[in-house]
Amino acid sequence: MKLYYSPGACSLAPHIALAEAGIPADIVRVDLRTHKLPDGSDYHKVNPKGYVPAVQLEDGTVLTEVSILLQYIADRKPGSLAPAFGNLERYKLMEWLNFVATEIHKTYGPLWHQPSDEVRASVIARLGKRYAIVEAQLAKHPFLAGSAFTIADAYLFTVTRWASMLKVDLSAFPHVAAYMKRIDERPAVKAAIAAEHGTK
Ligand SMILES: N[C@@H](CCC(=O)N[C@@H](CS)C(=O)NCC(=O)O)C(=O)O
Repeated sequence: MKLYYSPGACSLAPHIALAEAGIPADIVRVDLRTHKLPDGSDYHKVNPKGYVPAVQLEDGTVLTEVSILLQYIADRKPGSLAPAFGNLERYKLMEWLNFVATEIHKTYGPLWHQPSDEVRASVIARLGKRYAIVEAQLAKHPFLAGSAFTIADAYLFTVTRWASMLKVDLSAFPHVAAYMKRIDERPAVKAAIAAEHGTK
């Protein structure tokens, strides 16, 4: 399996899932400014969408979209990073994955593009509402989907790392802060981050 990534981008979520599941993968860095791969070829040939992440399977099939890659990876090791399909817990997990994708991940988007003060304030207010929901969940449970680490944590952790870089103040959410520290200390998470920065 090959994972196409950019350091610290949302591709870190499937990278963490692979590391947590102990699934070996080749990681291929994508330059998101030029859309070039290290060998100089055009990343659009792998993923016409142009964005990371993408996973290429041994038979050449390319899968994209963070939530789907996370579930694909989790299902290689059933029961470890996601409840089995058909269980209500799986749908609760998918609910969290979709929430992180559409209400948190994509809400950060405008902050990467020098927004006006007005846009920035409205994005931050929206993120605050979404993190209030996460805070309430983490006040009751150690992980987003309950008592065990799942792929939803790989995703939430990855996008919440952007807060300090983008000067989004999350100090109103102490359970989120404690959670970020806990996830950051997981050996597989450390290994994935180090691999992306070339310091295994
Ligand atoms: N819907 C996509 C969004 C992926 C995405 O936002 N990727 C960002 C990095 S976090 C990216 O590659 N942006 C560069 C671009 O769009 O060209 C998914 O869920 O995988």
